[in-house]
Amino acid sequence: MYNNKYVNEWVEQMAALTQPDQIVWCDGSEEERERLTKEAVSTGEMIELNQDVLPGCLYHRTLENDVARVEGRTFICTERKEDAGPTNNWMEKAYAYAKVGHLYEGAMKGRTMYVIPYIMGPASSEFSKVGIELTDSIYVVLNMRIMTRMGKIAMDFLGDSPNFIKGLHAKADVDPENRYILHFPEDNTIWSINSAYGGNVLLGKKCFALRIASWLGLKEGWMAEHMLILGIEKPDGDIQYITAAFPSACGKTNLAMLIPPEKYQKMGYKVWTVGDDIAWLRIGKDGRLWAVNPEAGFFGVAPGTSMKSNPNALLTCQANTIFTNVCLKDDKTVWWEGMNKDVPEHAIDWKGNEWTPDLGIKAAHPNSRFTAPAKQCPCVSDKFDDPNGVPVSAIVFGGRRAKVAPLVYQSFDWEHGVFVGATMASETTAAATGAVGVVRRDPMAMLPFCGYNMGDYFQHWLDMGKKIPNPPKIFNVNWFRTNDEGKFIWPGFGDNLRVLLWILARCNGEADAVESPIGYLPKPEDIDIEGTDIDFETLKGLLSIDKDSWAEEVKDQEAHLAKFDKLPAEITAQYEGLKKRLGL
Ligand code: OXD
Ligand code: MN
Repeated sequence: MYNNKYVNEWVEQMAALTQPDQIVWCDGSEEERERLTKEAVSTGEMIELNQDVLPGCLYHRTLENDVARVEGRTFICTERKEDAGPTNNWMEKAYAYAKVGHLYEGAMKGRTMYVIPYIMGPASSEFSKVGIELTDSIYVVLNMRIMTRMGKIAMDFLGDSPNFIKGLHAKADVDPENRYILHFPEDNTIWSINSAYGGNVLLGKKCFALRIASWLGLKEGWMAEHMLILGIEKPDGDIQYITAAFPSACGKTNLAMLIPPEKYQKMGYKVWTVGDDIAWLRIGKDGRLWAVNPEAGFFGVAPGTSMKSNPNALLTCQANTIFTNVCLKDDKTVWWEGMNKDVPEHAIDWKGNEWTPDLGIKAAHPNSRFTAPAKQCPCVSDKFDDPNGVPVSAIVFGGRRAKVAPLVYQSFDWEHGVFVGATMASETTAAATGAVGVVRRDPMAMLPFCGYNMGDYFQHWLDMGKKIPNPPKIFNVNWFRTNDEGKFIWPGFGDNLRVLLWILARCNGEADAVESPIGYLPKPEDIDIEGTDIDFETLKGLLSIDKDSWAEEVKDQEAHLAKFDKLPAEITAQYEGLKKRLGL
């Protein structure tokens, strides 16, 4: 037990509700990690991997019905429906406590309740925030150890304050019919029950650092965003920072850990990773916007991660990593589709079944994950623990568009940038279920993660723009345009640095641009294509805007914007402005 009376009282209440056999207060020590690992391995909850090859690494499988976030069962529970807005699932607060409270009754009988104090943000930062997660899962404790600054450090940070986010997680029967991920932003509370899958149960991540934090940001004048943060170091040693928001399957983790093309490496360019998923943004004393990654680890999608696509991610997870739902090889190492060509001849698949390649089924679940400490990333930024974070020069939005969006463009100003983010779109891929090539709009990649009404969220963006004396410039990128044969035109991966350098040149007043109806486009000669297989004419094509596609695009944008009940007038005006500039 710690000596914060608010924490103790609440833990007592939740224990009375869930009735665990015992309560273990986590301190974050190495001894604790060893003890819990031993216990989880002895019960079969976790499997110890080959310690010669993957020291400190563990393996875990979740149930087949519990392999991803469940947006349909994720709710914002406020007193008034309009505070959640039409794009969130809503449950009336008192009703939610009563309904789901029943499911928690006695849910931890025969089990241990772990009390996990954790900090989101560096322990040295006045902007960081404390959460306490109560859980009956050792898997959750060991993951939270990696994903957050966890244990005594968090209680020291909290002191005797009542300001902490209360998270209650119980596996219960892992029953999908009674699975609920509830957020009570008015009460700083998160309830998660009947799941044991990461995104639903590592409550510091999406639940706190995005949904609850976005609400706190609205009240307190800052922003919690679904963004990576990276630094680009120029040969003279100067480093500038960019944040970027993309929907899933657009390579966010890859961009965050980008390796510069050889030519740029030789010149002395480096890319530094501050975060791969979440950014907390505040106005600094210098009038710029500053970004902190509240997390301490990466919860990355494994399939597709290879020495080609993202060597830094692969190198990060060679030690002290938890692998979930990947393929377990006979030598107790791991494998997944897209890792390399060394397909195992025999293995155990993510469901725990014998697997051979001829079965024609996936060995790793498409959403299988690695949980790895960020500090192990070869390109982790030395500002990772900086209490003030890093100053942001540019905000980048993007998506996967076969035709419409050019390789890159800059918004005219902040307000137009908010419109670009609000209409952000991506086409579905074969990786997800459902039709391929369907345009999905996911404003700022926050639709599933905003803890309040999206109309108020857009307004908050607009208001922040007015408050930031020296705001970042806002851009949109699209690495995914295809040619007539359906092949990607732009090489992507490390070569994306060439586009980021144009973005920084714009921020620094070092590059001209061409004004177009949709924003400022690069002059083709300002994007360096030397050393790629792109020729100048192809690059011009990548930067072109097709009027007919844009006529379709604005129609689709109109339908999208109609979904929000509190759309700020500025967004409507931006939409009308775009239509007019396109001559529509
Ligand atoms: C994630 C997500 O897992 O955005 O980061 O779904
Ligand atoms: Mn994410």
